[in-house]
Amino acid sequence: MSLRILVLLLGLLVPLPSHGASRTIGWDWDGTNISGLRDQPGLRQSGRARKASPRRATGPTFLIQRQIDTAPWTDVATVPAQAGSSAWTDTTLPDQAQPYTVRYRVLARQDTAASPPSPELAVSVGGAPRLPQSSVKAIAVDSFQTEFDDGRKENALDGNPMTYWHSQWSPGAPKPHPHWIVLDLGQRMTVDGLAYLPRQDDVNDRNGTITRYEVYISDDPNTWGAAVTSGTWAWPPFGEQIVRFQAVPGRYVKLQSLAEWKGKAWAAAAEVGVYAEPVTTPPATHVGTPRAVTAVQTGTVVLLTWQAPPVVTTDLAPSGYMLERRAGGTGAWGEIGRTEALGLTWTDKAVQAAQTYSYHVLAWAPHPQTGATLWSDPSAEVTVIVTGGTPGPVACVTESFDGHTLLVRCTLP
Ligand SMILES: [Ca+2]
Repeated sequence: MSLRILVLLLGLLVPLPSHGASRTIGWDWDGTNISGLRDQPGLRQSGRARKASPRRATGPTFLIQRQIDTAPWTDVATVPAQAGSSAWTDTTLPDQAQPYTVRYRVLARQDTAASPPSPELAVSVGGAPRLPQSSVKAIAVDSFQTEFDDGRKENALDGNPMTYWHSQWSPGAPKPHPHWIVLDLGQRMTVDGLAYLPRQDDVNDRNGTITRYEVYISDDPNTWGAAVTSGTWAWPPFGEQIVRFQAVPGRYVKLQSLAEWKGKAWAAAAEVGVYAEPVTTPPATHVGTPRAVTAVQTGTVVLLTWQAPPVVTTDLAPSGYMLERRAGGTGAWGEIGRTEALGLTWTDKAVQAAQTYSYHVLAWAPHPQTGATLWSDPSAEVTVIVTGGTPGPVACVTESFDGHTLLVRCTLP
């Protein structure tokens, strides 16, 4: 066997990497109806799916249909049907930068007969992950109903599709739209999506199903500004609706209802979900400017001292300093030396009598990702006139260091 053939055979044994996102869905079949269509992250199908085909199958099969955003429904796979639970992994989802919504439905077929399609399952692909319902709290609603009903706001986040928040409808005339529910994410997050599940218990009326909505994001649950997105939800079917939008930072999310699907005065939600992730702050790439530069001249020696930049979380800590000097107060700046991060003094012995010198100090630090040197702005400039004479020794003693500022006391002759 030649090496080329061996490599080719090995290549066939290795599964091809799937492109883009994948999603596994599960469902149950009792031989007549398909129910319980669900998103099953982490699970992979056990069987092998065939491409959907009009060919007649010999046994019962499941036909899986898919809709991406508002594109038409298409047949995506046919798998052998079995009673009980089944799962199938969609490995042909498009890889695109913007989040999108995929809807699935499954039906069982035998020869030319087909079962009714399952209820639809909507999943969102890409963008921030969906927060667990238990990590979000409903903290305020415009109104709620608890007499003759269990319409508490907490019911919209309990993970149970059969419980719901319902705006007040009794006693007296129901309060009109807008209705709203405010969610607290517990911390500031980047929010880019919201899910709304209408009532699943009230299959005849679907009372309170929101058809015109607005979404608000804020750091203050009492101040909202403009809506981050708004639109219309079309019903039926009464599955979950997902809206994605440009990511907005904030801790509080408000879903506001402007109209109910049958024009009634109330609003309800079986569940409200949020797509969000912790706010990421880019690493600092700024170096603070050295402070309190002094220049003391004696004889033909100039002693420079300075302080480290203020400690600011958005600034990098200096790795060292560079001293620059110019003669006459107007010439070009030239480097005269460098110190380490703890070296906050410099003695300039290369000066001439009867000359004026200006000094400033720059701090530097490596870029946290590229390692390139980042420079601070120059410090304020200090100027000395060298009078000449014989310099005596300059003695410097470290007095203290608090982890940031080194205090050095220098004694001039
Ligand atoms: Ca609920």
